[in-house]
Amino acid sequence: MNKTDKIYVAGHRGMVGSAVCRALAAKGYANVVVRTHKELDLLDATAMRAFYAQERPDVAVICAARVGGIGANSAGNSEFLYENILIGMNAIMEAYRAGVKRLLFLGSTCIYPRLAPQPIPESALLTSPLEKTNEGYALAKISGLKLCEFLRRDKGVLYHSLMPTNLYGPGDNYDIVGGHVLPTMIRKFETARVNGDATVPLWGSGTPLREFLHVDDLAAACLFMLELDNPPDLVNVGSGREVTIRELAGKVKAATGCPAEIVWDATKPDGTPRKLCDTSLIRSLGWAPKIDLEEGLARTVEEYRAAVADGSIRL
Ligand code: GFB
Repeated sequence: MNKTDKIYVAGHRGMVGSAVCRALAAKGYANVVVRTHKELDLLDATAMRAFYAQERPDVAVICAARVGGIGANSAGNSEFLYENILIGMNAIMEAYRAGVKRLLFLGSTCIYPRLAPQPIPESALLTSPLEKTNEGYALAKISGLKLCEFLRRDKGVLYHSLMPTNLYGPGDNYDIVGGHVLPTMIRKFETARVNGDATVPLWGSGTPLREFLHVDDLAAACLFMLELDNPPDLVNVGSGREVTIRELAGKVKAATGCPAEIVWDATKPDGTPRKLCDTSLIRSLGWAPKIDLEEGLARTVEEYRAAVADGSIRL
């Protein structure tokens, strides 16, 4: 990828896409093309075809997706499958048809089997059944990464994929029902602190293990992959450090300074028991994360408070 390349970032208003745009700007990539959802519906293949034909980008970075935490995924597997399949197929296939030479597709480590070996290597893909709570999302992302792999192998374009672990950071979704665990915990503890509530309700048993990566680290990894001449088809990206949901709750409680007691709701799902990705491939290529969980959490709590104060929080 060259500094003069025209780069299309799909999903530039989301947490990942906006972080990628910040990282591109910071590194001097000034020729970035974006469209809002209102301007371009990625579910519409005809509209995507017209967009690519008009803009003819050199590079596309596909960050757009319907995303959500365990609550949104398990209640909406049909929408997560349908919308994410269409977004992936349209954004990738229409790019190929328009002559886009290079494309990076973003997925998630939930593409791997529920009981994959830990830490999860890229080779665990399609070796056993998926986690049911996010099966729709996982199937859509697997289809997208496979389309990139097939086009690269059969048609000679440089289309490749990056699978991040659980992300957090600026622009996250703080919806209590549909959000991911880390932003939801920040909102719950902050709300309890401000209201002086005695308890904070959290979901499941607290025993599942999760790995968290700050979205600015992911954005740096995206640029790192895009600057490689011959990247692998499929690459994991994570922090390499896992915590139990119970430990995470303790860290968010400390970061927010909330004295309330945690109450676990066992009627809510735990999801996959463990999801630590094996990051030896990306590390062997020369990339490593920079933001540890405590620092990232402190930053995110500050950003959450500022967003509440100025009314810009995403719910
Ligand atoms: O981030 P999360 O919602 O999704 O985390 P996944 C869920 C874990 O946190 C489960 C526990 O073990 C929940 O029981 N948890 C505890 C909570 N309290 C809460 C809470 O208040 N809200 C939420 N949301 N969880 C998602 C996938 O899986 O991970 C997506 O569904 C995607 O497809 C994403 O892959 C990265 O980590 O289970």
